[in-house]
Amino acid sequence: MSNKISLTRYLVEQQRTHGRIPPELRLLIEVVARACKRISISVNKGALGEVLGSAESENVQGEVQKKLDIIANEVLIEANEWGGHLAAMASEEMDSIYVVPNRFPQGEYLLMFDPLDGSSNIDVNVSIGTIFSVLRKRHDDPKIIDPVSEADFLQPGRQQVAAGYCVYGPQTTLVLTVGDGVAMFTLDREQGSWVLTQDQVTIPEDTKEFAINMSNMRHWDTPVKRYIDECLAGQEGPRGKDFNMRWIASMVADVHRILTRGGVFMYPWDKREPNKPGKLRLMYEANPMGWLVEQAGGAATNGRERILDMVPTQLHQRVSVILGSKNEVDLVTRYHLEADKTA
Ligand code: P6P
Repeated sequence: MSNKISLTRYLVEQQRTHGRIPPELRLLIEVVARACKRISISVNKGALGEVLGSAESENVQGEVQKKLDIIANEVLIEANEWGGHLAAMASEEMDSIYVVPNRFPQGEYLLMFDPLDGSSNIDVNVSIGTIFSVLRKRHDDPKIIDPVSEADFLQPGRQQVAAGYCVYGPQTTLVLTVGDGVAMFTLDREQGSWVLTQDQVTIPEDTKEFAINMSNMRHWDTPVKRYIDECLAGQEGPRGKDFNMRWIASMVADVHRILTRGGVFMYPWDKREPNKPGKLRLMYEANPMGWLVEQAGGAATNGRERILDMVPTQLHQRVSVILGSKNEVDLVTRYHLEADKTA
């Protein structure tokens, strides 16, 4: 028997030996992984597949949608309608939740996704990705009634039962957690199968690499400016070491680098839109990425509190994100709390 561990074998072992995931969740994850394979084929076609460019439409965020945004969203919806494990879905590309119609098999789970994150990179051939998060339907609140409503989704990130992303880059890699660490699966295109290429992924607690969009510096709050200034001061500064900067402007790619070699990713609040807590979305970007990072030994806060403890009030709410190597995230968070004390 091949010593290669497939996604199915990994999930069956998580189900049987660790008793961590029920069969329905295992099958749901496999449906999502198959959808990511299909998205990867469309992404890889690029100009040859006539899938590049804008679709002349806007999503709920008011952002112009790329053709591939819509294709990826449709692939995930269609795959999961027949999957039989979902009660409802929510997507960055859809205004409201999609309750699985009665004509399809119903399930216990809620799936949220950003079908294609980093869309601005599609036309310039830079890595993009699909981010997903799975919750269980709520039964803890009598006010929550069937059929499923948006209120079912408004659970803190610590309630997730599965989370992951698929990065469409030089390799197509699925990165997943079901609460037993982080595993990475690389797509074997000849076989069309996901092969376990790394298990128990660990983020170093310290780093010399930060990721932030420096062009927004003049808009940052003082704690973020203090942290970045100290990084830029290098060996001669208070940190006593030189730092490197990376910014791919594709969260999936930046987080994948951090899971692979450490670092800190920051998309903080800034004064361009003072009434918005940040640019990134809590439910289908910050929560899944935050859980993955924590499962790999890192940390994820909004600058003041753990992202996974935040109780959502809106499906598409935004959040400030500081995540990655634990000691760096703790330092940025400390700077925010010190600034609050003197405010
Ligand atoms: P900016 C992509 O649009 C995204 O949502 C994240 O993937 C990425 O980290 C961020 O926005 C990039 O934002 O302002 O640098 O283009």
